[in-house]
Amino acid sequence: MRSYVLFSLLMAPALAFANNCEVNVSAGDSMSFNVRSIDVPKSCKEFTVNFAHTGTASKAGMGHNWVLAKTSDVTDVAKAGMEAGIDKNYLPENDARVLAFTPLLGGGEKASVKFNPSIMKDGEAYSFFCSFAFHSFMMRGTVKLVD
Ligand SMILES: [Cu+2]
Repeated sequence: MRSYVLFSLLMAPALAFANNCEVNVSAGDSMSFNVRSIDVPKSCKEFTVNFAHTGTASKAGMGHNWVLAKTSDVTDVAKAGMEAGIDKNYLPENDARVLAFTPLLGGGEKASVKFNPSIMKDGEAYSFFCSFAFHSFMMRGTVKLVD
């Protein structure tokens, strides 16, 4: 098992383009993600988002995270996150509206989050965003469930 995990980690970059159950997302020292939309195939048992903060800013200065929610919940979740504060990753704790998330990252840090596409429903609109205070106005994109 251990060697399999190691193998997966070593091979992950090479397979990035072949594996559609995984996406690499990054953000630097500005309020923008490198992608605007993410397709999540229904056939994936698990979908992985590898998120990297490629800048040098501190977590408190220009931290970022990757959060999945229904588009209709983004504004309220971002507001609740701002109230929760940086120690809580700018996210309300144990909140069912937060479907998946990475911790808040500072420059040079990376984190991955996995979720089962079955948490997404056909016909519902989903978004990803950064919940750092005031970032969600600029830092957001769409997440689509696809065949
Ligand atoms: Cu951000």
